[in-house]
Amino acid sequence: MKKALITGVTGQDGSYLSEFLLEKGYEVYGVIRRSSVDYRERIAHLEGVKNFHLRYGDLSDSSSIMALVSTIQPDEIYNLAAQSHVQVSFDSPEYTADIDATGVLRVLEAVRLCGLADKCKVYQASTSELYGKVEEVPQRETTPFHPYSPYAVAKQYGFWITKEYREAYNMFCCSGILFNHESERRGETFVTRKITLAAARIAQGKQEKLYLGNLSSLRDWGYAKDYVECMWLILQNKTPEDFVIATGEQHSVREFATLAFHHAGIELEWKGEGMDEKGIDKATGKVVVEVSPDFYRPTDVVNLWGDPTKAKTELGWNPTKTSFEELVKIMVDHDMSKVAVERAEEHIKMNLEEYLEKGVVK
Ligand code: F7E
Repeated sequence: MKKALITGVTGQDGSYLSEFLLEKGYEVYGVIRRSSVDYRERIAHLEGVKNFHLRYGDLSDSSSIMALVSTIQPDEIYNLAAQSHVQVSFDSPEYTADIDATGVLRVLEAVRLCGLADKCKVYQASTSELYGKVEEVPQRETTPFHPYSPYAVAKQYGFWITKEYREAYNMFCCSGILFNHESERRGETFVTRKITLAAARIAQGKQEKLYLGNLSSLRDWGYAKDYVECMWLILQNKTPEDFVIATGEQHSVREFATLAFHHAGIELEWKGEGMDEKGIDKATGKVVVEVSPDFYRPTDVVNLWGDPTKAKTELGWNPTKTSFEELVKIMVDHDMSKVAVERAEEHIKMNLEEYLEKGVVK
């Protein structure tokens, strides 16, 4: 039975990858951090499942990583842990560098110092943000990098140190250069999930308006569940190589919002330009989307579009398994149900409080 160690197991990708590897018959070890608040929602259904184990550790703490690698002796490590929010990296650049850059080095060093350089394969979660202020469209493995945020600069170190360990120590370590990948498990401050949740809340009368930043920003958005398969395929390849993982399709934030609101039952009409642009509900004439400078970044990456040809031909991966339209629908359907459940719970609570007050129930 193969053993996989996953850092960042509580995240969107970590949860999908755990499910995928368990299904493939792996013994999965997920690394979690101590926290006073519960952040294990995405893996709660896996706790107690045979062959799924959680261990404490932190990418900022090399001794904890060393201890995990030496005791578990994994066959594969998936380094998914990161400070992954680009806008936050402008506010916490040093922390971002510690986890997203030096953290990668700590994992690679742990493998080397534990004497597992020949045995343990390492997958590094790299990112399309490396292309940043893009120098070629669409972006492929050979496109020069131009990182454009503290996050991207840190991730660039992670990419190069992974390549360096491959070349210097002959380790099987590779980066997947993943373009944006979303799902119903996406964090609520990333633009797609922020939109699908808001569309669901506005459609059900729980929110008045959604404030967004740059509506014209272009992304290549895929489904995270499809992308974790590719992480695994990269480590099963004959040779250790880096791959672009993307759908090959590009859409704007505005297009995503239009489609999301449509699935939630609201047809949007866009009026105005720049900071004055507004999304109006055609049926009611109400402004439901506005632009706010709070969500603009000091430098923003606005033209990401990946070319997945290499992953398609060399790994046999299907980049369009879930279409953009299906992805938006999956997310909106999920959030419509989530909001409906929240409303029902509120209703029950209100009724209960009233009954308690009136003495109907004790
Ligand atoms: O922004 C624009 C924003 O925060 C996408 C991470 O997983 O993917 C993700 O990074 C675009 C940007 O993702 C809002 O300016 C407009 O141009 O959803 P996002 P990201 O920055 O692309 C890459 C591949 C990673 O590696 C990262 O870890 O949307 N945008 N209005 C907004 N973005 C946010 N968050 N919120 C807004 O209101």
